[in-house]
Amino acid sequence: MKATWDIFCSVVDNYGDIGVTWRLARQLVAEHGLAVRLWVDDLGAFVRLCPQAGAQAQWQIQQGVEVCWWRAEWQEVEPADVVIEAFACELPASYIAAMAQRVQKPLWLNLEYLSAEDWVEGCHGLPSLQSNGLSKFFFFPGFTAGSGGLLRERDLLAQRRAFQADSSAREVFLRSIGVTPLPGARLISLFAYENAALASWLDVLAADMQASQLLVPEGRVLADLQACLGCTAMRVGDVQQRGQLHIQVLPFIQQDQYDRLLWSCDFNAVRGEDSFVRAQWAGRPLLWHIYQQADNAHLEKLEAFLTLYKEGLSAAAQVALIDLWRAWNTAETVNESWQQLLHSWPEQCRHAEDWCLQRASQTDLAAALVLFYLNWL
Ligand code: TRH
Repeated sequence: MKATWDIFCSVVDNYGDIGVTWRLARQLVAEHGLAVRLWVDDLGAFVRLCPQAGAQAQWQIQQGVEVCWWRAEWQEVEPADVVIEAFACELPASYIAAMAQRVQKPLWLNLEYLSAEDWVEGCHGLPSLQSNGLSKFFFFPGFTAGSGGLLRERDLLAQRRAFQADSSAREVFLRSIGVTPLPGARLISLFAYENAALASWLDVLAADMQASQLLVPEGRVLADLQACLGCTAMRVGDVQQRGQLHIQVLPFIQQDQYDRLLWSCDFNAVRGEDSFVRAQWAGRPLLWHIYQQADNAHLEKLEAFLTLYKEGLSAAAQVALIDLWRAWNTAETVNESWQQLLHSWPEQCRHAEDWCLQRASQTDLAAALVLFYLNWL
């Protein structure tokens, strides 16, 4: 019999919580043949990622995953063989009690946030004994062999390479989302939180010799964009030009389409967790807007990632990259660091592909979870 898996997702904010769990659930079904229930407390966020889904459905099957509405009033269900609480969300008390009552106890995992910090390897896979006698294991995604790895579908890189090798596929895709690529222009995607550094980036792009086409999916950065451009209420499809910079607002598209957008662009500004990882699989230079935390804890995470990512770049290319990423995340101007980055452009491109290939040589997160379960049995 197929092992059953329950994944619990509480949407704290934005799309990362549901983005990661939806991607994981689909992969466990598609590549490992598992029976997966995804419990989501905010179906509205889920519908943004999966528009064909029902926003009020208590129960629905989407791409082989049973998607269940996790309501405040919990209806008893038989716990699964493997229970994942994503990002330390709190499981319903009676569900935990039912887990403890099962003859064959379930494997209970807390899927943690992604971090490149050193301590992750030491904590990955550790159990924590709970008051009901069950152990809960901490599962840390990460960039190194001693971590739980990154979400990556089996054929992702082959698909990406085929797409990038086929200019007509790119053209067709871009047109399908309303974008007409400008000949000779650098294509950039921008997915970010509110960011005071944006104005300086727009300035330097507008004044550049080479034209840039900036594609901005609907979201939190739009207000800053409008303020910088001095216009009100930019809507999907709107295009603005400023010097050499052409800006277009895109709709929020499905995850698979968003991958294609990242693969189509020469440079991707991404944020949070899942889009950050997907930009790495795109094999193109990127800029990360990290999710802000209290006491600037996020800046340590940023540095930890840079320490890993900069390996293999020349000294000048490292400085350019680090300056740009730090400035973008501390609301400083990016004019100079962007220009420095352009000076090392071919190297940054090669490095992005090398980094992607190195990460892809590690076990992906879904496979690592399945292996963890098999070893635990
Ligand atoms: O949306 P995010 O900022 O999400 C998160 C959450 O804020 C979370 O609480 C926080 O802890 C975490 O970041 C670090 O960024 P993220 O993680 O990149 O998630 C966005 C998802 O939306 C990702 O799965 C990609 C998807 N997406 C689309 O499917 N279509 C789109 O057009 C865009 C722009 C994104």
